[in-house]
Amino acid sequence: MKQHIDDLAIFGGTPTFSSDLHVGRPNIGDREQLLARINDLLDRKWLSNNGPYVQEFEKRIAETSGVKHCIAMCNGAVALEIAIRSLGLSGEVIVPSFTFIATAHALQWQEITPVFCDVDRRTHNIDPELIERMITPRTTGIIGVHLWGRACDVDALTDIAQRHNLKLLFDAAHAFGCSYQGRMIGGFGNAEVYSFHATKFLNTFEGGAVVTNDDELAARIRLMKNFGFAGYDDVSYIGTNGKMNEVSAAMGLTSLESMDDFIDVNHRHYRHYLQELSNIPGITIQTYNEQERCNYQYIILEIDSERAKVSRDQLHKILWAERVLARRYFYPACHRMEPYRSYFPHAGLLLPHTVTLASQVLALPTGTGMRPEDIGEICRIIRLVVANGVEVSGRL
Ligand code: T4K
Repeated sequence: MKQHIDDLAIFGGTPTFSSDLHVGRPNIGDREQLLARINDLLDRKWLSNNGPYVQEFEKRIAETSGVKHCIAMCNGAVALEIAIRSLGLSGEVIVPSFTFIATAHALQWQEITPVFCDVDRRTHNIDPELIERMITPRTTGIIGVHLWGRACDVDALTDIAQRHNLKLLFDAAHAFGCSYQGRMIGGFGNAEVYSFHATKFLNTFEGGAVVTNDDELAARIRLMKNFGFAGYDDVSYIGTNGKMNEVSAAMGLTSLESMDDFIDVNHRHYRHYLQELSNIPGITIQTYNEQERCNYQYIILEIDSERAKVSRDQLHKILWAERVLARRYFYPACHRMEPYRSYFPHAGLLLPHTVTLASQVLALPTGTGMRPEDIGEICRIIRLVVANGVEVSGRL
């Protein structure tokens, strides 16, 4: 256990952990069950193109989300692109900049301009109060991101979209298994998009899905993700290849069987972090509303360098030296990444909360690969660093 700052690995001590602790370490469900499914699909010789596992997976995801349609895809980014295209978005679309770059790229990839809107300082989600002043005659839609699995202000966004006749899409990449005012995320707006990437609490190796209650939209998305094929020899629409394969769906089905266990573990880890990291000056852990359904897959700290006497980037460096590979999600914010940085060099002037959060947020490891004692050690390191903040940052 580290007692003094000289014990920190960054100052020459031994790293606390003998192997790396990652953010985004995949949860693996019942391995035997997965391998049995893979054997089955090999025997069946049906590997992709709307196979039985994909169909079953879509059914299960739609049921869990309480929506009529789920269209499984090869990843969340392509699912976003297809959702955007299927909704006929064009011109400008209002999005937060404090998100993973895929949200903005899915628009720009189709030559639609992402108009970056600031987030609420407290919730980290797009601030509805700021949206209306960003609407122009070219605006066709809004994309809300349920960041860290915490729902956007869905009611306010729905109201704005309706009053201005805009499409409303949700990037729910973080939010499978979460609820908003007691209703499962998945059925809000025109459509919502999940990611089932390896780093998500429920994964299909790579994967994503669009979920919607709109029959017509669902039919269009099904065509679009399969080159536009309406029948064997009949292409009725412009499309691409966004299909999920059977191995991914086998992983997804197996993961779904362990979903409650994954959430229980994440919840326990979250409460452990919360307990150990409260009352540290300058350190705030983002909380989840326990009245809602949550997947607790992200442990998010905000480090206020004035009060902690150490900056987010210094703490990040110290943790990496201890082999705790914390991540600066989402830094830089989208408007500071190319091509947006060049297109809109002054965007940050309208994004004060985004700019602050991008410099203060740090994601810590969680998931089924973490042991409670690892979390205890990580918290001890953070407490030691903050208790000696002035000296630590002076020596870095
Ligand atoms: N919208 C939002 C809001 C998103 O957050 C994302 C993705 C998307 C859309 C797009 O969905 P996808 O097209 O990805 O389905 C990671 C994930 O790749 C990405 O899915 C995720 N968000 C983002 C938040 O995190 P990176 O660039 O941080 O990945 P990387 O390679 O640095 O890995 C992250 C951590 O996970 C590392 O600590 C290593 C660990 N890891 C990763 C993989 C793949 C493992 O331990 N094992 C693994 O197999 O983006």
